[in-house]
Amino acid sequence: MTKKILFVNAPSQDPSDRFFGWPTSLLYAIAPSVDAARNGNLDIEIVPKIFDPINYSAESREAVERDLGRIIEKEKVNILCASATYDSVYPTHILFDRAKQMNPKIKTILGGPHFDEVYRLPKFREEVFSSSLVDVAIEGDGEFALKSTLEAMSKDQDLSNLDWHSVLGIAEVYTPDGKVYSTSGQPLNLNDIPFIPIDLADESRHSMDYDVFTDKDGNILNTIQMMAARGCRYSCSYCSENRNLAYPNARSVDNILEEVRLRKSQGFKAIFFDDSTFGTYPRLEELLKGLGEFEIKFGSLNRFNHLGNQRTVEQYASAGYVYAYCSIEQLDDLVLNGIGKAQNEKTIRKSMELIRNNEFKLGTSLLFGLPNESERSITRTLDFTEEFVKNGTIKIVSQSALSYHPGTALGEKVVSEGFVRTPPNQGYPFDRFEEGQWYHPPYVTPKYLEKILKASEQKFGPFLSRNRHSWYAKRGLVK
Ligand code: B12
Ligand code: SF4
Repeated sequence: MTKKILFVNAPSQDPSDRFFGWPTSLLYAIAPSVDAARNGNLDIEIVPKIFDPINYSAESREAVERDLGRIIEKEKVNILCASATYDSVYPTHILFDRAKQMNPKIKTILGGPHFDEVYRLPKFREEVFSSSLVDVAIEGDGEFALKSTLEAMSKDQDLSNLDWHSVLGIAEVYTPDGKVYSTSGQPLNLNDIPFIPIDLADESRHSMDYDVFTDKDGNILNTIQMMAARGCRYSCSYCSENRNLAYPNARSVDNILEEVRLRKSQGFKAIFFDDSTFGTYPRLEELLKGLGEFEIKFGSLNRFNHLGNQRTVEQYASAGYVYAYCSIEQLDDLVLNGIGKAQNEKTIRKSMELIRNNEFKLGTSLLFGLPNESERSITRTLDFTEEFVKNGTIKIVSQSALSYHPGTALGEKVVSEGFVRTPPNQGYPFDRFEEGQWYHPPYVTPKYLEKILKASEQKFGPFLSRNRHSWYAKRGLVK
């Protein structure tokens, strides 16, 4: 009998308004499997929409579990397949538990950036794998490892019978009996992967997620996310996306433009590129020229040192690029050096001026709790940010409290021994900082953060991401 699969974008434990977006990690991971199922090459039936709750907090947890239960019952789900980002492994764990209580025969599959980061922690493995809540966990390139897993599940085959070395990508597949299977170890050819199946997501909700793209009357434009290249070439010590953890790999210009054409034909008016640093795309000039043909708006994550000269910035502008998200972290060379940021105050100042003169808008991230930070570095950072908020260049200021990520140089010493389920730092003022709920250096106390918060509220309050922010808050969907 054909098995039925429900895809789950596992919810964060953060109840506050923050960044929202399409469930891209999951959509990338499932793209080849969905394509195969739709073309009759994989005997799996797909529940028409991804289960994608907004958060999993004290207030919402009951409703999330109830909604999941209803779908499992109504759709007669046999396989639950979840992607975890940031702090959603624990909610996934609970949701898997609820599903198995309803039907012990349900199979569960886990992957995603959060899993990629924590799977090596001994305590985590003990908890998750020994509990039998996870039947298969996949670390790394999810695409073809997942497809092979589903092929095996659809035929009730044992995973040990598969020829894992012929499976494309760099991935490891874990099972509760302790067996680990490695795939070919060869980087994926990103041009061979089907475009993400966005129809499985809640299109009416997610197309409104980027309120930095608006028409002249201020209406939010339908926006979709894309990636030109994966991974990151930099090595910032606090970041789980650095080059030691995520290998760089790019799509061809033609392949990217083909997807842009498709998205435009589907009615999208803006595209946000999720590449960790869009400016490192190997054939950037050619790509920007191609994008310029579409007459839609673009934005991306980037770094100031890749927006550092007039010619480049003009090329972005003529491509239709209107928005960049670049991190200042702190405007202080000692701090920037201490985290291996590979850019300095001078670069940030120069690039900010260029951005302002070319009338792009900017979202920026400030990070507190860093090695070498001081009252001086914090004050200078807040003053500089205020200047560019006031002159209209900066539209979003996202303030984060350094949170130890287990896979990173800064985090590994601190969290390698513990797998922690619930956020230790809930409530004010932690909830006013991105990732504020988790683990910080000891001096990052409520008093310490409150001082920073009060100064930033006074200097650029309405532009703080947790104040300004999305239509989720406006519609009462989150705090
Ligand atoms: C798009 C994006 C978002 C979107 C969508 C998130 C989502 N759940 O899909 C939005 C805007 C909502 C978002 C929000 C946040 N994000 Co975000 N986001 C990204 C971004 C830019 C791209 C993700 C992506 O699509 N990557 C491309 C795919 C191909 O790679 P991937 O995600 O690693 O997925 C692969 C594998 O993990 C695996 N896989 C993924 N899912 C699954 C599922 C299964 C079943 C299997 C088998 C495999 C598998 O296969 C995939 C393909 O190979 C990344 C940075 C980056 N450039 O990757 C940050 C990133 C994932 N975000 C991050 C963070 C911290 C956040 C926020 C906390 C930010 C904030 N303060 O608000 C929130 C929290 C989100 C939440 N859980 O609620 C961190 C995550 C850290 C971590 N290790 O988990 C990242 C890595 C950025 C960073 N360096 O800080 N984010
Ligand atoms: S902070 Fe940005 S540039 Fe630095 S490693 Fe992370 S993704 Fe790369």
